[in-house]
Amino acid sequence: MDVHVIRRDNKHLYSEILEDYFRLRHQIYVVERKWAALDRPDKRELDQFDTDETVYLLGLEGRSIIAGMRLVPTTAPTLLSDLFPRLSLNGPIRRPDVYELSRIFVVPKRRGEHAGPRAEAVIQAAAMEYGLSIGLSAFTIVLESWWLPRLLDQGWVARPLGLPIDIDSMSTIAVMVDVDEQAWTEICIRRSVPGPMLVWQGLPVIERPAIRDLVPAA
Ligand code: COA
Ligand code: U4Y
Repeated sequence: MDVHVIRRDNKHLYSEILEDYFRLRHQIYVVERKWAALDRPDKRELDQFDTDETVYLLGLEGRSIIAGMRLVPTTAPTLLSDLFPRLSLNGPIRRPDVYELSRIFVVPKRRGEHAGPRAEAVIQAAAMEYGLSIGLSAFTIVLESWWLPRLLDQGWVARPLGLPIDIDSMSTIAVMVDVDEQAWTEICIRRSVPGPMLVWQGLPVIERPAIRDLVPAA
């Protein structure tokens, strides 16, 4: 699985895959998770945070989507600022060096893998790689509380921004996660991710010294 960076400047290269992606999101979030607020008559799951500013990381095997993650700059509206501000006791985070992560998924047939790098870990390592690559210092995440031990166990430093609240009967919390080389190397080592996973098709070559010089499995 390669993880492709898809954003405003190269999305024309991925128009069919993006169409599949929004239909898959409907299947996963509306049909499976029953997040009814996201239902739309066209059966594509897009919300107010899918804009030109949004960055998608899609784990692909050929043209098949295996996993996904969405990143939204906190200088634009986010889940935390616009939907769940109560989760952040000191007000919303709006910083050019902080992006909000959301809509992580792995397709059902690739969940719970044991051997090799798990798709779930690869997509999270790829998000950390992307954050390092564009010079971020942190991610904010609104997530169901069962994620917290998982984040810590993969070596990420996650600080709560407030107390958990129930949303749709699920305990939900907002956290800030450090983006740094250690967070990337830790998840790679602990989860057998072999190294940089991102494919930057159609995007300008950017310097990625932090990633290029690191060999996580060493
Ligand atoms: N509620 C509570 N715990 C959950 C959960 C849920 N909805 N989904 C996963 N977990 C926890 C459980 O501990 C689970 O172990 P279990 O099956 O023995 O209970 C463990 O995570 C592993 O989950 P699994 O789905 O087997 O594998 P994975 O780690 O490969 O993938 C996800 C995890 C979340 C990426 C995958 O389940 C998925 O894509 N789910 C649908 C989308 C989604 O819910 N995203 C997160 C929204 S907050
Ligand atoms: C929306 C209305 O999965 N409601 C919405 C909208 C809290 C609730 O948000 C609702 C979402 C994982 C949804 C649900 O009941 C992060 C993660 N976050 C969730 C998401 O949406 O992606 C939000 C928390 S769930 O119905 N809801 N959107 N209007 N537009 C995470 C990310 C990175 C990781 C690990 C986990 O490294």
